[in-house]
Amino acid sequence: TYWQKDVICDICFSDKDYENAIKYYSEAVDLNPSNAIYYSNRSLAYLRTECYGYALADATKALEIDKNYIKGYYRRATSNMALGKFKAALKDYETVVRVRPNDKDAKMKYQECNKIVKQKAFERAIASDEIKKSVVDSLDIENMTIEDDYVGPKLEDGTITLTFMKEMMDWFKDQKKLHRKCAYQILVQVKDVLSKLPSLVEITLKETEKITICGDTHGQYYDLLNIFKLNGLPSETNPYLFNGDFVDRGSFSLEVILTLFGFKLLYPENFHLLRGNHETDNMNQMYGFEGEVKAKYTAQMFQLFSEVFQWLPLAQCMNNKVLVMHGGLFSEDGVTLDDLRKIERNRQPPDSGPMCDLLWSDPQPQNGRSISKRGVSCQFGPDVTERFLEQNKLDFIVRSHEVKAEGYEVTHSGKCITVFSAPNYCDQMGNKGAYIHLRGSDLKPEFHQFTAVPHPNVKPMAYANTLMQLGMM
Ligand SMILES: [Mn+2]
Repeated sequence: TYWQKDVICDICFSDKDYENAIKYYSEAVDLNPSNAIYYSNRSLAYLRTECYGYALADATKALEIDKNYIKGYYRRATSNMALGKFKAALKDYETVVRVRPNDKDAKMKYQECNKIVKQKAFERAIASDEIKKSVVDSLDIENMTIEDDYVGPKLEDGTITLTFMKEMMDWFKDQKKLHRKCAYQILVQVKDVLSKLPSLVEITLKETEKITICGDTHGQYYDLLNIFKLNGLPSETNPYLFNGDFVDRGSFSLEVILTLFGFKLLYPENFHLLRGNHETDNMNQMYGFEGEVKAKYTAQMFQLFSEVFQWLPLAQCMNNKVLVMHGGLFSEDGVTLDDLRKIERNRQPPDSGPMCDLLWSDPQPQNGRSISKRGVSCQFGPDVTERFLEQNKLDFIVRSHEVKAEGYEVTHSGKCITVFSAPNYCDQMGNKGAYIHLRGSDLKPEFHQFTAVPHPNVKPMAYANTLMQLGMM
């Protein structure tokens, strides 16, 4: 009966078992398709599992059934916020405020959302006014002084050294702040290095060489340190590729990204970074990175991060056989490696097309393509992967972007591999993390799993927009 389903689902929510909650609510929806509450509750479970497209559809369905169902408006607004559709979200908060003029919480959410809509409009106005100047031009880093009482790591004559990297990682581990001058030095230098790379990076692994591919790290700094402890520090003979989503959600995103940028500067040829869908303004505004940089430094520094992110390459090919990207393959057949080389990436990703797909798409078990559960890009089946690999003479793809219980997953008959390196994602998913070894001799993926390590008592999403914080949805 329905009440039993509700009890089961409530248990799932309290255990953070969203997958099961989705399963049970789906059964409830099948039994009683005219109950708005079931759609609304499943919508929340989809929100928590980042399936914003499905969450939006369910909230919309709930409102179709009952247009006075207030929670439905909240769910739909949150889905739209997560998708960066702030104006649509504002309309729903407006409705709630109109129906419940004395609801303080509704009013607060309306005002918060309204603030973002106005800010976006302002940003668009100045963007069309003049060609956007780089923050770098307005900085005078040379003349920034480091106070005498600062005893943390400093670059040596403006250069990153291994000693600096080790000191910085220890400094961060103790939750101390790098001097802003050093942070700016890293950012300016890494922008220069990244901007000289092509959108598709192509490398060759020699017979004796091995590279480690890591997936999402999402601000989980202590787990990143654990990867280096298990697999060795990056070096010229221990190359790494980090496959995007370095920031957001985890509350140590600055520590993660400055460490990764530092290693990029120290070993530009042997340490690789690709852009994820979270190295973008819309995501950073909602999921914590912008808030974190503003809390620890300034809004101006966030602007510079945004400029640097735009120069992160979008894909990397190894020995002309293995292609790595954050999200996955494309909404249309026929995309070639040459098309990827030609992408003008110095921008916020568009809503569709190859650049959007590289950052956002997901594989699916069935053939063909489907609408994305996320509401952005698409889902692609094994036949799509097969055709793409054949046309481009590749063996398989490695992508990240989705949390997996074992830290990795092999699908599409071994042709599509997912790797995710944020164990116990958001302190609640209970998943393992993994990284992949790929050797030049055989290009056979070798999987290594690891579990989460403790971190200081700062919760994930601590710096996220209040409308996205758990419990606020
Ligand atoms: Mn992602």
